[in-house]
Amino acid sequence: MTSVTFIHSADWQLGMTRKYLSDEAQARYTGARVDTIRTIGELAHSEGAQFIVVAGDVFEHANLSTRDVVRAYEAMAETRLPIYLLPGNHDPLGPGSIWSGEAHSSRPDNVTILDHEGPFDVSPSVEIVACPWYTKHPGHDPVTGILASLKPTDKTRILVAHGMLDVLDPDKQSETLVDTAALRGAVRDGLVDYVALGDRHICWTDPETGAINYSGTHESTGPREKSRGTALAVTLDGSTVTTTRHEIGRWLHVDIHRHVSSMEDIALLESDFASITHKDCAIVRTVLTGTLSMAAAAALDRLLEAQTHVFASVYKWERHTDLVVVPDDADESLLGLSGFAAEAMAELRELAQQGDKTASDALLLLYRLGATS
Ligand SMILES: [Mn+2]
Repeated sequence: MTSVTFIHSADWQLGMTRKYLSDEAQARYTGARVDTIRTIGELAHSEGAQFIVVAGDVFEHANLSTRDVVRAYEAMAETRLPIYLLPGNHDPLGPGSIWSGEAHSSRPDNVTILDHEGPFDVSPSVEIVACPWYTKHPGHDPVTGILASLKPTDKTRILVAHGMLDVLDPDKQSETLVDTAALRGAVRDGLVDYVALGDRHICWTDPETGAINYSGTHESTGPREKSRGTALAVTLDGSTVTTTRHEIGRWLHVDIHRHVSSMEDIALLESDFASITHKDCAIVRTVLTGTLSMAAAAALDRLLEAQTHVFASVYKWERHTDLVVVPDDADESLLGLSGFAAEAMAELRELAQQGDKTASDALLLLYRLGATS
C-alpha cells in the first residue's frame, strides 16, 4: 500500500450571516470564508496533498444566492486539486437542494459531490465511501449504517461522514448521534483507514484509534469555537495515520470575561482588547460584572465605544452581563447638584444600590450630562 496525503476540512457553511456583524463586517466575513478555500488549496500544495475532502455542511442553506455559490466554486477551481464535497444537514440532497440549483452548472471539473454512498475512486489505490445527508432530519444515525455493506479491500478507504459522535455528547438524546463504537470497530477490522467527520466544530482526534477525526471549521462560526479556523493534513501509510492540525482561518470569536469595579479594572479590560491580534477580523463578546462609580462607568462606555471602531464586532453577552452603577462621593461632588436634582439623585442612588438597572442607566445619563456641561 502506498502512502496518501490529503486535506480534511468540514463545515464551511458558506453564505453564513451573523446578527452581531454590521453590513461592512458581514461582507468581509462572507468574502473571507470563500477566500480561505484558497488558503486550504495552498496548504494542500505545500503538504503534498493529492486531494481535499469537505465532510459536510459546505453551504449554509439551500437558498443561497447564485453569487455565493459561483464564487465558492471559483475559489475551489483555483486550488487545482480534486475536491470532494459531502452534503450535510445544512445542505442535504433531495428536492430543492442547493446541489441541484442553476448555480451548480458552474461547478468546476475538479469538484465532486459525494451524492451517494460510493465508492468514489480517488485513484487506483484510494477510495472514498460517503455518508451524505438526504434530509435535514434523517431520524437515525446517518453514518454507521453503511458499515455493514463494506467488504474488505486492498485500497486505502476513507469514510467521509457528518454527524455528532455519541462519545462527545453523551447526554444528548438525538436520534442522529453517531455510534462511535461501530466506527472504532470498522477501523480496527481494517474496513476503513480513516473517518473524516464534520458537524462538531472542533479539531478532534479519537484517542482510541487516531483514525476518527473532526477537522473543525475553516473559519470560526461562533463564540463556542475557541480558535481561528483549522484544517487537518492527513497522511495514511499502511495502518499508520498521521494528522497535523493547521490554523488556517483569519476570523476569531473571543469572549472577554472581567469583573470591573474600578478604573484599574477598566485598564485591565483595555489590555484584554489590546492583546487580540487581527482586530478587524475579531468578534468580541463581553461578559462584564461589577459595581461601578459613575466616572468609572462613563470610562467603560468610552472604552467599549472606541473598540467598536477597531474590531469587527463588540457586543455584550446580555445574559451574563451584570453591571450596576452607584455614584460615589466624587461623582456627587463633581455634579454639584442641589435642591430637587440632588433629591432625585439620592433616590436613584438608593434604587441603583438595590440593583435597579433603569435607575443605574438614569444615573449614568445624569452623570454624562452633568460632567460635560
Ligand atoms: Mn452539521
